[in-house]
Amino acid sequence: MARNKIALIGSGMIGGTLAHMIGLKELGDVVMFDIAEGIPQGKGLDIAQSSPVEGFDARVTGVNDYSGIEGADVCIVTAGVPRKPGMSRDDLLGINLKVMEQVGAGIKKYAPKAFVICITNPLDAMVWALQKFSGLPKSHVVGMAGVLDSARFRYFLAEEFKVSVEDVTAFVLGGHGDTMVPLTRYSTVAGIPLPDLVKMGWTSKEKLEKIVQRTRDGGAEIVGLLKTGSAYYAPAASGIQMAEAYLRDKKRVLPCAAYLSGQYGVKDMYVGVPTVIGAGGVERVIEIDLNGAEQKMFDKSVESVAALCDACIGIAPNLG
Ligand code: A3D
Repeated sequence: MARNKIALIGSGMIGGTLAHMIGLKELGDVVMFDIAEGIPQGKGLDIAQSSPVEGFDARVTGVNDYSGIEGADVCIVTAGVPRKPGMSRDDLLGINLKVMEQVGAGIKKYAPKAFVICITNPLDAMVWALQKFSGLPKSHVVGMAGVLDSARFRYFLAEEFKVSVEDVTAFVLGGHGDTMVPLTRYSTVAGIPLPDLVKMGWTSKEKLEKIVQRTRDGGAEIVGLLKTGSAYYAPAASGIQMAEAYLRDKKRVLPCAAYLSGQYGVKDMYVGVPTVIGAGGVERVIEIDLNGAEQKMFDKSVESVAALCDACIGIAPNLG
């Protein structure tokens, strides 16, 4: 059987990390695309030269022409600009929307059967625009944010409880932004929900609230430390988990920015919700019960995503 072909649209910090991880995991051959000449070629060659040492078989090449992504099974999109200190994700909208238009046209022409994972910020609006620009099925265009936000939440909780990260599950819903909704009720240590752990004296409500806030600010904390860009190791690992779920038909239950057509009372928008990802792409959107406070937070998050989509329509009326 031929190897899978994975196209990385954008060969910056996340793109390079993705290519390396795909090699190490032998998920398939990689084509790195970028508008910057030499960057995808140079990174591709560097990563390919690590393959004899690491013992993986994968072609890793770089291109500046969309024809190079022809027939890709998966496209992971990181093209655009990241945040600098003091910037919000939303400040990137104008520049990255134009990038999504080009990327959408490239994927439509050369990889219309691909499963497309968008990572470019502001995530929920960019994945929505990318689906419209590319015209690919909604089940095959999805945004990565929830896996990363949940991973941050899980990591902080594992540190607080001094248990393995493997035993902590967590759900973060809503848009990828300051209004994201970490769901403590549905987050557990080996099946024990967080509110029970508070009752058991493992932590306090106040400490939990601080962890929730640190999760919301997780991206900004790293931008503040790096000063020249945003996080890339954990975002890449999260994108890989979604690609692997699709390529290996794992039917993983993962929080992703998925197209909603009425679920949670939301129509024609991408928002972070629990999904099942398998060979059919986003095979199911799972509708969990939200209590009053959670629903309020979710609605607020949806409102801010809707405002971003409106801003996109203001720039590109054909999206409306
Ligand atoms: P960076 O290292 O700057 O890489 C972006 C790459 O995109 C650069 O190599 C550019 O040359 C390239 N590029 C720019 N315009 C185009 C174009 N029109 N076509 C093709 N390539 C282009 O950034 P990064 O890899 O650190 O981050 C990429 C994106 O991911 C940014 O928008 C970040 O904000 C976003 N991001 C999202 C998350 C989420 O959780 C959703 C997390 C971290 C970063």
